[in-house]
Amino acid sequence: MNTKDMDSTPPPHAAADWTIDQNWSAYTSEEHQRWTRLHERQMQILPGRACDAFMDGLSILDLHGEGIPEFKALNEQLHAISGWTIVAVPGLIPDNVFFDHLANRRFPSGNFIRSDAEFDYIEAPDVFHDIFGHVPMLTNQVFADYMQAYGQGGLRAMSLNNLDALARLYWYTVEFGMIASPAGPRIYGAGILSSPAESCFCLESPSPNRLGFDLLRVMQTRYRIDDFQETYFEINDFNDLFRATSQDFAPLYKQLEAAPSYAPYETLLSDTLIQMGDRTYCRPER
Ligand code: HBI
Ligand code: FE
Repeated sequence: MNTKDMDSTPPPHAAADWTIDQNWSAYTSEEHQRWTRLHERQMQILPGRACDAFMDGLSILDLHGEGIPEFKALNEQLHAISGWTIVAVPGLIPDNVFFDHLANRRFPSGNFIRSDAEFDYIEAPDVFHDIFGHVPMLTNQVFADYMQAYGQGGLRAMSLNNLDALARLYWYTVEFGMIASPAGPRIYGAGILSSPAESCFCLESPSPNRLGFDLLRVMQTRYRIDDFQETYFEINDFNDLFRATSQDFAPLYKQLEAAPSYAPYETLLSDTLIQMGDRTYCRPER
């Protein structure tokens, strides 16, 4: 995802902060049914794979399978639980606008739904990825605070010119994060939770590395946007994340200036190895 060179002017139908009306009544019945099919498929896969916080969030919010949720109704529930609201946006939005929404506990969600041709894979975040994948986690207080702190950190990182490091942190936690549990590793990253294939791959394939979470290491690790991840980082609990973002990033960025970046598949002697990937799946970057 490259939003760095994005035009910073919103499209004509959007407000200055890039928000639009969800226009819920405009969804067709095919679109509602597509949500239902995506939802059903994930519900068969996620029990025993997704973390408890996500499964709890799904049921608290009543994110049922009956069509694309109306943000207005969802917001009444979500705001009462964690002070977050969902705002509709046309798709990817510029980094500064995205961070500013998060810093104010507003989660930007695409309002469109993928086409049937893109049923398994889409590049731009659609309403299924954004709502089904991200929003249940926003009912968890610690995670909800982390997301806000991340937005605040993003605004600071922009002024320090260190967006790459922060984008990697988002990628390996909010999008592709895993968490330890007494019953084994579980998923909390929305990029995995909205993908049936990766939900199985990240837990069952011998190919990817699974490493203990380390903030600097994560910020040094490049990632793939075109295929399954080659490395997943596992936290012990959500406080790990909040702690990571509650420190001053300026000295970290100073350290990073002199530090190398790592390829998505690399492992280091200093890593906490949970699974050393055998790389049987790795494909060349497209
Ligand atoms: N916009 N709608 C949307 N969703 C994102 O996840 C998103 C974005 N703009 C910028 C962005 N993400 C990234 O630059 C950050 O994750 C770092
Ligand atoms: Fe996402």
